[in-house]
Amino acid sequence: MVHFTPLVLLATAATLVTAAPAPAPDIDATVPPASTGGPAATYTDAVLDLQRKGRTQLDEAITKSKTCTKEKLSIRREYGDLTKDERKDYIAAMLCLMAKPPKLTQFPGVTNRYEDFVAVHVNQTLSIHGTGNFLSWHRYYTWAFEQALRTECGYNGTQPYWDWGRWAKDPLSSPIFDGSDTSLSGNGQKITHRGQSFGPAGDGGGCVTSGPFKNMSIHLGPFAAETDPSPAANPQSNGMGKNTRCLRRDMSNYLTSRYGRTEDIVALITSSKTIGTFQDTMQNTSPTGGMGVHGVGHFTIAGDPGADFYQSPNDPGFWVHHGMIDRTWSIWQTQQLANRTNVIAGGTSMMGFGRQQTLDDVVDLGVVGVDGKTYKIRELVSTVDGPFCYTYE
Ligand SMILES: *[C@@H]1O[C@H](CO)[C@@H](O)[C@H](O)[C@H]1NC(C)=O
Ligand SMILES: *[C@@H]1O[C@H](CO)[C@@H](O)[C@H](O)[C@H]1NC(C)=O
Ligand SMILES: *[C@@H]1O[C@H](CO)[C@@H](O)[C@H](O)[C@H]1NC(C)=O
Ligand SMILES: *[C@@H]1O[C@H](CO)[C@@H](O)[C@H](O)[C@H]1NC(C)=O
Ligand SMILES: [Cu+2]
Repeated sequence: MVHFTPLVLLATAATLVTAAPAPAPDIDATVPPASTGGPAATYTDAVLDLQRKGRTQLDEAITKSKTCTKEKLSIRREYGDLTKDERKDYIAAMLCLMAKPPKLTQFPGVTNRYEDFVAVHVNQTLSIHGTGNFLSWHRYYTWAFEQALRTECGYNGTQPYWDWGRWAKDPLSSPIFDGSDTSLSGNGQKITHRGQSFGPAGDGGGCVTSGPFKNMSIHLGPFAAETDPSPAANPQSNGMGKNTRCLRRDMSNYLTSRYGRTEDIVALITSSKTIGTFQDTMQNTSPTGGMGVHGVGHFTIAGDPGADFYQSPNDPGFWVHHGMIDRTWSIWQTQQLANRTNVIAGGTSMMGFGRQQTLDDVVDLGVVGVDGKTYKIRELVSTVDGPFCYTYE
């Protein structure tokens, strides 16, 4: 396992600050007040319109599926559309994983089952980002997490997602990050700090002090240099030693209000004609200018480990973000399913080494793989075939 700074992503982020920041645009999406909680059934937007448009093609795919039926289909919903009890179940299941022993026993920094997931991501970071398997790897990974919540922690629900556009104006007042006991905790304490490569310091930077994860400790890393302020070095040079510290966040609306709006998501879906363009646009530069939505979600959470490219899954907000990444891919696919399922572009290494990725390459999640299974990418490209049988609402 190497230990280095992901210059590729940093370079992308750095180019964003050299231009004068655009003023935060007005957002006309209806943002339901967070305090009401519960289903906001009336919420709708242009991304949901595209999702509904794709539903006919998805239904056809279910009919043809070898493994999935309409009866078995599970539905992933936006965090704001879960009831407060459903949010509490999801949170309790994550806390349960954090209280279970790990399967990986060789790393002092892996102290619980949740951290097994983090270690697997750390280990494969350089071959799962900016690569041909980025979308399929994270689809299986997020699904494996959802299955672990269900099979290891009695969770009845599905993996929720964070619709960046819905809360773009102020993610910190969303039910996801408002700091209430039904949120995934709020911002870190406000401290003075230098700011990040892509923009000004956020409104936090210190330890998370509200919500269900306020007492959470993290142990791995740091692995990447974006984290601000920098944590103490890990006792092991590979970052896998035990380096106990608080969960920190540095959230603000800086990125979401500029590059994570509904119109940015729509532009990504409608202007990307090939899988290569779609995955690169999502990870690099948005079609409306500025940061792609993958970075927007990660760097909106920011802090430690949120801004650490290797171990970002150590922040409980990772999974709702990647739920939305997967949903966005799924919506893009269902606009033209026949042409957008068995397609692949990109290489096997984000550093430009390696070779072209193929649909026969294997995704191996090690100790967090569901039933220990590995899958070829071609088995992971449809949400209603292979191991999967879910869609988004
Ligand atoms: C790390 O990746 C290597 C190569 O893919 C694999 O053999 C090893 O088991 C992985 N380690 C963990 C902890 O997942
Ligand atoms: C799971 O669902 C069953 C039946 O719907 C319910 O009785 C039970 O309380 C649920 N468990 C959890 C952890 O939510
Ligand atoms: C969190 O830690 C504080 C200080 O150690 C303690 O007072 C509090 O009870 C803890 N809260 C939870 C939910 O464990
Ligand atoms: C797939 O692409 C071809 C060529 O661009 C097009 O003619 C066809 O309509 C597309 N299929 C679907 C299902 O959209
Ligand atoms: Cu990742």
